[in-house]
Amino acid sequence: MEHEQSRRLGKQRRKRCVILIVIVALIVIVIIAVVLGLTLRQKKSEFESTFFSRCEKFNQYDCKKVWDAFEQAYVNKDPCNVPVEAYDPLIAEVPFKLDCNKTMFWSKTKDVVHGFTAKRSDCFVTLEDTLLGSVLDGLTWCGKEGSKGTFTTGCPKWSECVNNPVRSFWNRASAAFADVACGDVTAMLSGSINTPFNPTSAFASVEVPRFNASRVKNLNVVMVIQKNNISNCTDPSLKNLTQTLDTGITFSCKDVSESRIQECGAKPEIACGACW
Ligand code: N1C
Repeated sequence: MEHEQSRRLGKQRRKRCVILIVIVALIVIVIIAVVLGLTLRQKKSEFESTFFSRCEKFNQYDCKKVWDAFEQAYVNKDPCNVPVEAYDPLIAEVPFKLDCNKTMFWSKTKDVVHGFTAKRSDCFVTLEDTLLGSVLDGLTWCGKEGSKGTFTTGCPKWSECVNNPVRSFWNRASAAFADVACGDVTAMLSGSINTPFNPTSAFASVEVPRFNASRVKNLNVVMVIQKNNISNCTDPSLKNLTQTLDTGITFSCKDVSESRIQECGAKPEIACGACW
């Protein structure tokens, strides 16, 4: 009898013990899920919040719509298989509208150009001064097959595969930006490198071939000259540029020191046309 009672008691205790273990396990699982969910969401939202805060500076757009059009280009896709056309819906959502004579292109002169246009938006507009260029400038992103997320690490490097989401974006956006260029177009090239007009650059391979003589009148190259410059407007690579240009577009080139560009940026009283 006593034996029977202690056996029942033991059984009950074991049962309680099992229930307790199951409850503790469940609590641990829930905590892990919450922590994982929060950390994963935080990573995603860092990129997303940069995108949104930059987008919101341009008042006239619905940033949620822009984000959705952007995401569909690469989310849930192999990050080495995002072609330039994947961004067509994004470009359609935010078409470039440009003032003629103010479009500014560049190659290997990013910092000088942006230092200048940030202060003289009355004179020139680069792709990074537009909504699409500005929200993604300097960022890295990609998707993964079977995931709804946007990743900022573990993305293919620029040279790893041609059809990566970042490269395809810049090629698509550059093409659209060049398509709407009109009137007198300006490009800042670098006198500090051997080949200022490099066929592998986006400027040479994507933008120049799309300048259309029915809209673009003249391309003016501003050759940025630093102290130890190796190239200038006489550089042979510029011959390839004139050969790539649509017939009917005239070409000019001017060597301008970096310090003069900075001076023009610092002095709004200098008229745009008098900078160089
Ligand atoms: O290859 P590039 O220059 O000649 O491209 C510059 C050219 C500009 O005129 C822009 O309109 O192409 C457009 N463009 C960008 O606007 C841009 N913003 C940021 C091309 N690339 C851009 N980036 C990044 O700079 C991009 O991720 C890539 O790595 C560089 C290309 O710069 P580059 O070789 O000096």
